[in-house]
Amino acid sequence: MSKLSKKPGIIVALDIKNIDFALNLAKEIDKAKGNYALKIGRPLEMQGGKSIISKIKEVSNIPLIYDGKIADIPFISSEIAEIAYEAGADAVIMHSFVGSDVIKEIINLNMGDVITVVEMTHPGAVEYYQHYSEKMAEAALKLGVNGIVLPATRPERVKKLSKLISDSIYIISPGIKAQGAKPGDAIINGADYEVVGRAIYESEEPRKTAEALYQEIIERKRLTLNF
Ligand code: FNU
Repeated sequence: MSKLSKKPGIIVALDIKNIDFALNLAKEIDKAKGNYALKIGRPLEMQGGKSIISKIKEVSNIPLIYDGKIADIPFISSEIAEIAYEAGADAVIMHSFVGSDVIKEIINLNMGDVITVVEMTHPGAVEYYQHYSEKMAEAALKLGVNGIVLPATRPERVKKLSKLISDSIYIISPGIKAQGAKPGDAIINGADYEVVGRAIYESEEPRKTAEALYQEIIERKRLTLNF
């Protein structure tokens, strides 16, 4: 069973270099009304080391994702994932372009959710990445990952690629606000979670902003899909 439930929500990206600020934000999001998860990426990890994963886990009860975008040989990739899970991560994000042997190695650890990147959000992703997105979505289904990343910046791609996977795989979509997508763009096209970083942590009142975004997304989903 996956650690993240397949229901609409927001994953707050803690891309903050100040550890105290990150811890406070994690505490605030933990108390916010709605369905949330937290995501630690490389900038925060480079400031706090693996212990930042444990510290964030201590102050919050919501799922925690380590977004290391792991992309190395099977042995090294599974070492990185193991360190993140042991520190308290419920899920890790890895690249799928490295191949099925790496994905299998991390799944076989059986220590938490495995989320594979199927298509990235930035404009350059159409140059190379996009040519293999369909194949990578099919691999996610075949190998049995828990979740995949699809771009909220290209809702039509979320719609198309989400149809290639099964209902048991959750879809997380970054790209909201700072990268140009509107709240709800991904969720109304098949995603489960929208990932939001700057629009929340750079706002005056991050918890209120997160709650307002959550409401906006749920309302848009309800109006569009009769949910
Ligand atoms: P914000 N992220 C992304 N695009 O933006 N994991 C991807 O294709 C991807 C990601 C992450 O723009 C990015 O690393 F696979 O400030 C950052 O943590 O809202 C977050 O999603 C977006 O941050």
